[in-house]
Amino acid sequence: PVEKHLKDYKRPDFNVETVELHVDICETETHVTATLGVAKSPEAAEGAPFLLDGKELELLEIEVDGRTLSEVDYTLEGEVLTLPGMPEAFSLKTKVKIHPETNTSLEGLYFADGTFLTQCEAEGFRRITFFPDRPDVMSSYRCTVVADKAKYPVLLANGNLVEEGALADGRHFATWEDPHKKPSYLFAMVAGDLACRKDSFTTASGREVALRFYVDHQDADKCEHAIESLKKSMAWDEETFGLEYDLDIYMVVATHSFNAGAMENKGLNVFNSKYVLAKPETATDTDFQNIEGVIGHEYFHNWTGNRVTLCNWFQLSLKEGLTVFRDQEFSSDMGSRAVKRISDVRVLRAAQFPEDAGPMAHPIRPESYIEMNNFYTATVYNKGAEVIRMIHTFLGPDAFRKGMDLYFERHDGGAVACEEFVKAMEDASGVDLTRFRLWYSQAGTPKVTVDRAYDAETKHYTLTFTQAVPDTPGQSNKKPMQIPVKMGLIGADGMPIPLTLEGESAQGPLERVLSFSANMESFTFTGVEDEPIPSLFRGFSAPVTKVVDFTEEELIFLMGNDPDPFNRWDAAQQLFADTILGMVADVRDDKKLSLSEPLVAAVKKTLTHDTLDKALIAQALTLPSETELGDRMAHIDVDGIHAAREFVADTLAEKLKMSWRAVFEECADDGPYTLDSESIARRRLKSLCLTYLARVETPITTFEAFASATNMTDELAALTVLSDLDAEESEKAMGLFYEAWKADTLVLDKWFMTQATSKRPGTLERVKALAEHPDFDIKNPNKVRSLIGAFCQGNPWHFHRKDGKGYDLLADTVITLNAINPSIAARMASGFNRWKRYDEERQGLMKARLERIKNTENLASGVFEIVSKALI
Ligand code: HT7
Ligand code: ZN
Repeated sequence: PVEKHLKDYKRPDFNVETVELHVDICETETHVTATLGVAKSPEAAEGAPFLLDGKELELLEIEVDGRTLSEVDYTLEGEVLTLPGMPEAFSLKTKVKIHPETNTSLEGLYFADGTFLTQCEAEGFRRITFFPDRPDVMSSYRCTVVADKAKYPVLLANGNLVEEGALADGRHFATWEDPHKKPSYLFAMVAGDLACRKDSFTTASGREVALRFYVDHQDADKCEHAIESLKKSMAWDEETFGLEYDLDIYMVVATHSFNAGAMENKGLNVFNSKYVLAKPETATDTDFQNIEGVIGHEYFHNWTGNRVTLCNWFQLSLKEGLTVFRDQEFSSDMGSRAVKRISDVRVLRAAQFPEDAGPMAHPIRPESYIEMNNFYTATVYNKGAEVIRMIHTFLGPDAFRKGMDLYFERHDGGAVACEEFVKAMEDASGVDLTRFRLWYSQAGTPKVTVDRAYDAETKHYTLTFTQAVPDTPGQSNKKPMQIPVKMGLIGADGMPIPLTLEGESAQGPLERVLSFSANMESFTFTGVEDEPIPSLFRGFSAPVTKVVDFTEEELIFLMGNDPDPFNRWDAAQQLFADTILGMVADVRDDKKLSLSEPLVAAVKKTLTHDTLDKALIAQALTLPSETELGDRMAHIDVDGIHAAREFVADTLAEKLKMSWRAVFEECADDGPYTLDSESIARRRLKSLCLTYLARVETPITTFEAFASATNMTDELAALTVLSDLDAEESEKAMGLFYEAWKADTLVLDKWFMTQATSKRPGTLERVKALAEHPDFDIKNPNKVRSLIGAFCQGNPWHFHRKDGKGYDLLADTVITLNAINPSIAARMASGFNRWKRYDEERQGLMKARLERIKNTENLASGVFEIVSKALI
């Protein structure tokens, strides 16, 4: 496999101005005729050939300006078609045969669940026709889709419908024209028998936009929330960034067979059905929130990604980091900002921090890749969003908005790099971001250690920050980053202290953002009457790990007094993590464990707090997962973590039994399901109480909660609790759930997932049996993620069994998927990425499985990249 490097990037020698596609779909083959209007770039090197990508295409015809080419006029080697000696401007016509009906990769044009559809990002367009398949080639598209009318009455492509009609033999056609130039990765087309839910949106300037949601007929009643979310997104982007939609129609197609979450194709989004379909009986509160977020995300791409696109794939974070930041802000404005921030940081710590510390660590703008699909990562997306958020923190909202305006003014219609975004921010604000740019080029999570010193005589309080950016593959001796530290100081009475820095004459504010950009830097505050407790990195102001020598007492103080809700939560998590990890050695030495009384009292105080947001209470009292705890250890002790965490949970359950029960009752509500923040918070706290109660009450109580649930949030919460119990009620509930929901594939995903993450003995054996279940389908990524993915990533105690059978399951799955869907195979293979962090025995077992995968015949380049980097 070939590695591509950012340093080798150069602009294309030929631009394709126009693309005319004719896609003739038949049951056993599809013919694609493409007519490209090509122009040589003025900067093209003398004699440069025209290079086109093509994958698994059978070339039937090729013409230049009406002249059929013979085999001496071009070369077709591997996946590159080379046309030498082309004129300044010409028309290239190719006709190819493809096989969507047997394409299980779910890239390019594929057939799934009765529908033909496309996925072109990153490099799928080359599976449809020969084309310079790179994002800096932008063209106008006209696409005609032809198919059987009875089987595929709906024919869609990007842009506006310009013509449609009947053809011979029961076939029909539709021609779509997209007035906006776009890169090939934003091309889309669909042919299927789908229900259409219609709505409309009137833009700020008074234009009416038709909204069309295409879904399976039986799902037509589950689109309401997604449609409302789209309308909210459209209004939010107008209000927040002054950005209006630019076509007369916005279409969304939902499919059950999709490699990712959704795709922002111009005017024709394709969505994984789990991010469209919802009604209270089948979807949880989290599902509803995810739908709002993903619908927003894809909509926001219309400006950040589509109108201004990328010049090459190394710049992916330019659109993804920025668009994640935008969708996070949107969701924060629609619900609770603090709760959203906590869940975003949870995702970052659970997915991105380990990535940054593993064999695939890369900067948000990677310098090289073998398989681009492997770089749709938590680093590019989530750390990318944190980088944008830090710019927002340094500049403030008004200057940030000016930067966005300038970015669009300069680059609308262009294909640019991350640098153009940073430059626009810098120029619009006057803030120098020179050092800040290191966030784009240096990988690794900086570790910031904070030392505290109080001088009672001078009333000076000094915070000394030290940063260390760890070595990552291919990068060492890194430079210090520019880190925003949003902070405050809290007095013993819980009141904030003014932050006057040494040298300042006027009294300072109660909260400020320090800019820390050296290896070591001290900040001294004056006029501090008594030793305060610092509240640092409020709202998680930078994607770093902070090390502060807080005592248990101080963490309990912060948990109860920090005015910043994020930091309250963070203090609680730190407290739990310190407590659990502190017990791991005792577990190993078979010592008796005990839980500190002040901690139990702090938990009780938070649980019974009468003014705190219930969602925040629930978040604060959710123990860090076994995976999160493992990440905090240099050498992960799977069994010790499990035992210590179970002990803490059991003890809290026992000691606060009455409180869990009382709060559970208080949160009960028989009214109709509503999706407001308060109701969501109430349901969340109720299910947390249930998880603790199940440890001390009879399984019958949990079963009753399951049986009496009137919405999926409560039903699944109870089922999840039951799934961990080694009791007959657990089996009974699983059976009832299956019978009730066997016709709904998305609900079945929850059924698979709940069983895959169960802590009960025998989970691996049940997962293997479920992989043979008639409702499981290895070709369906949602099913693979729900069963095998959830087991390997979300059930560390069972996955890391000492007999290596969990590892066998993952290796076997990767090898099977390698031949079916390489992109999903590569994702699954990354489940072994952390192998070096475990004990020697487990390391040996995982290494052997990685080697087995690496030695598989016909290994896809993406899987090769993951396993070979892991093995270095
Ligand atoms: N921009 C989209 C990325 C995507 C994707 C990437 C690789 C393989 C399949 C894919 N489907 C969608 C999604 C997004 O970030 O909005
Ligand atoms: Zn995106």
